[in-house]
Amino acid sequence: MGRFYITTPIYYPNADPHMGHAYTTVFADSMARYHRLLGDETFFLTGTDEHGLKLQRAAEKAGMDPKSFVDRMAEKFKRYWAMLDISYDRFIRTTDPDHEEVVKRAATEMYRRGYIYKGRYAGWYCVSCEKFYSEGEYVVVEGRPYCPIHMKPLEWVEEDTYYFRMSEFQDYVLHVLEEEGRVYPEQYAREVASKIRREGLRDVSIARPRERVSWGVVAPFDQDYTIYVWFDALLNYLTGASYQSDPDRFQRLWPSAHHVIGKDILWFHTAVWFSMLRALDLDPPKKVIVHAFLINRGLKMGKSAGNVVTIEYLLQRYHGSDGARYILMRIFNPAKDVEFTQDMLDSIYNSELADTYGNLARRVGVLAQKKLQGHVHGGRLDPSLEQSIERAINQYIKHMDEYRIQEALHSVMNLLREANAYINKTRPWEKEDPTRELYSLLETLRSATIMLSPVIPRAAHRLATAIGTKIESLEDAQPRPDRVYTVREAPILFRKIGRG
Ligand code: ME8
Ligand code: MG
Repeated sequence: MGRFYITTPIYYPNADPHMGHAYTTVFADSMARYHRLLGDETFFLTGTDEHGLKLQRAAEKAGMDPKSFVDRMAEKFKRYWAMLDISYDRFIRTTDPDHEEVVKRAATEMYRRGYIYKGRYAGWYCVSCEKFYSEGEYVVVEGRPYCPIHMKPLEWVEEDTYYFRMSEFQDYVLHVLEEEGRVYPEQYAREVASKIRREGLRDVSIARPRERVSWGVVAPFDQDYTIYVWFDALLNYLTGASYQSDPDRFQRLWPSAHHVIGKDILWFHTAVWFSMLRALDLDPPKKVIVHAFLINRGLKMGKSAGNVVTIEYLLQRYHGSDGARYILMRIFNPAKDVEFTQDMLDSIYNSELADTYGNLARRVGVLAQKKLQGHVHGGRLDPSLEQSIERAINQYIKHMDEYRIQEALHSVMNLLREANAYINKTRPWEKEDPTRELYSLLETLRSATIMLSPVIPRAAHRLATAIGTKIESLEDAQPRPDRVYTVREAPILFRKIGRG
């Protein structure tokens, strides 16, 4: 039995999550569900990044104290993830006491080892990113430095601080990036490595004076300072794996850690995170899985750009979580930004979920009931369909194991398209005893349903129940001659959506 530890970024709960956050979270959830189907010991972590200036200001704006504000927002996040059927094992908050403890211990340890020293900082800061920008990284608009991601003016910061000696880890980080294959897709590893080769790895500020930023973990090495929010946030991945609180569990989980992130936070999850882990004598995560941006009306979808598509909208338009989830995974693209349109999403839903899958399920169900009173016993499958099932499973596993969910779905859809052609060609409704045809079709549907279940868990469960089976493991997707189906219902899984 394998192990699989998967995480999403912990999102800033300054506002509700939107389609961009759902994109990452549904992907991580689908991967977690896939690994549970394989029988792996799976742990799926998501949560909220609650400290720092951005949240301090959001709370002020809402007229609330920061803790009450993040308490309310964390509950909201959980409700959204419930609506999208996100099966996380823990929802971590950086205000959780066990996490604050990990941050203090890690900071103490690094300080003790001489990796943290006092200094002075002067530079430009983006509060939306919670990040310092150096010259060449920011864009200049009318003579003023702007954040290239949020297109907002940067703030000038000049203060005493503590630095983390990241420069010590330059050779190490380059080695991990260039030799160890820990970043997927590889293009992102090359991108970070070439930036380091160009500019060097510089020490980073990891504390802010308490009078400037009061909302955060108090630095254990100096009570007048607050630990920098990114240093705090990255450590959540260790807290989730019981770093220090349960060493056995940590030893088991950490070597299988997979971090799913958007490319906006690539630097933190590679250069900074790999250095921090090394300073603690820990291995880097097994994989950092990076995806590009969802683009709406030409810009990265986000609150600052004002082009957010809400999760409510997706759920409503695509008739619940499965429709929304499927669409997100069908357009999922690690390597390239995705500019989508409503027509594009509608047509994926209609042609793949409603027609290719839903309509086939309905037809097969109706025929089994009409022609065979719902009892379809096993026998030899149509050999070409049997082969197609086997091929689809092999392709599906290969793609899923390599994080290519879009291609995995494509393989399943191809199988379902063949099944549709088969039913049209063999015309089981005209046959006296269409047992062989319907059995072959039910085997195909069952197999496709198991493979789709990580992405559309509700519909998959509904169909499995309707045809009298259960979704328990990926092994059960293999075609066999000796099953017996009791078709109780012919559900309409996905209602088509009209125009407008
Ligand atoms: O960065 N396209 O939180 P955040 C694709 N708290 N993905 C998108 C997206 C878009 N248009 N918009 C958002 C933070 N995302 C930190 C993380 S982790 C230790 C700390 C997704 O609320 C994507 O996963 O700004 C991106 O990386 C993340 O939301 C940023 O979320
Ligand atoms: Mg952001």
